Order: sequence, then structure tokens, then C-alpha cells
Amino acid sequence: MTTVQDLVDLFESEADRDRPSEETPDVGIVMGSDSDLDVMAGAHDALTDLGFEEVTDYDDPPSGYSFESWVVSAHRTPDLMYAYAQTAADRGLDVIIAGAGGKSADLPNMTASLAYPIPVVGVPVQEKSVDSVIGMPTGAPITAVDAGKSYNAGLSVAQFLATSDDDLAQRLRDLHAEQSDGVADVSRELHERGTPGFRATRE
Ligand code: RP5
Repeated sequence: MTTVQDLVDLFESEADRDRPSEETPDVGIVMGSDSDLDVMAGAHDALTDLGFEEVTDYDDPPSGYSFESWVVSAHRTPDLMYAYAQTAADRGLDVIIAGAGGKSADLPNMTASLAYPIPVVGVPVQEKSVDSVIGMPTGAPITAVDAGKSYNAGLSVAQFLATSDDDLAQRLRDLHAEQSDGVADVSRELHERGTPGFRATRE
């Protein structure tokens, strides 16, 4: 059984290790509950589409851009939230995606405060979570996407990293072009099949 203290100890020992940046995750993904994963998986998908790999063992890191995923609850495991966010910089994270649902979706905003100045992109997992994710006071910034739009959160963090990496910027352009072509494909299909025929292919 893993305890909260085990994870706090892990984050603190990773922070003390001072690993070179090639060996540490570039992006952290945290969510308030594993029940958020279906929505938050979009961040995984966007990063994977851009060639990032998920770190599942700190001692066996991928060679290129990477991200890590954890469940951290602001309300049920506040100590873990503190440890995660406050060690983020020393563990080599450049940017964090944080998602939570419910009306008290405090993980993104608290992570943004605790990890500052590391940028945090908040994902309201539900529509009713939007206000609590974005409602930060002056001087305590968070960047956020619309409810459920975790794929965009993944793209946003890659955009941050791409400001100093032309290759990653090109990967973003290529992915954008692929997605644009996807719209063109669908457009032609709708036009050529006609509405009933097109709808039949979607059933
Ligand atoms: C929030 O409470 C979590 O982010 C989740 O969206 C919601 C419900 O959590 P569970 O009761 O499903 O674990 O803090």
C-alpha cells in the first residue's frame, strides 16, 4: 500500500537528486481524482500526438520531451498537493497541467499559487468547475482552458516549450495542418455523400 507520505518522500527525494534536465519530466499532469482521467486523458493525447512520452519510472526516463501523471487531491491530500507543487521546479518540471471537477475545483488554482512561477494550465473537468479554476486574484495567475478541453491544455504547454525549440514549434505546425486537413476531409465527405448518407456513416 502506498501512503501519502511515501509520495511526499518521493517528490522530495527527486527534488534533492538534482537530476540533469534531460532526465526529468518537462510537463506535470495532476488531477484531483482518478474519476477525472477520462477528461484529463486529452492532455496525454495531445502531448503524445506531439511526440512526448510519459514517464512511469523516474529511473528510466525517455530520451525526448516527457510528461508525468499523478492524482493529487487538494482537499483529501493537501500535503501531497503542497509537496507536488513546491518540489516541481527542483524536479525539473517546466509547466504543469492541473485539472479538477466539482464546484470546489481548487487543485489547479492552489497548484498555480504553490508552484509559482512555474506556469499552470488549469482544466475545469466539469462546466460547474470553471469559476473556481479561473477565479484567481490579481498577482496569482493561472492560465486555463474551457471545461473539458484538456487536449488544448496539452497543446498550450507545448506552445510554451516551443518558444525556445524550433523543432517542437514545427511539430505543433504539422499537427495543426493535420487537424485542418481532417476538417477538409470531413467537409468533402459531407458534401459528396449528402446529409442522410453522411449521417448513416456516423451511426
Ligand atoms: C474533485 O472532486 C475531483 O477533481 C473530482 O472531479 C471530484 C470528484 O472526485 P471523486 O469523488 O470522483 O473522487 O476534487
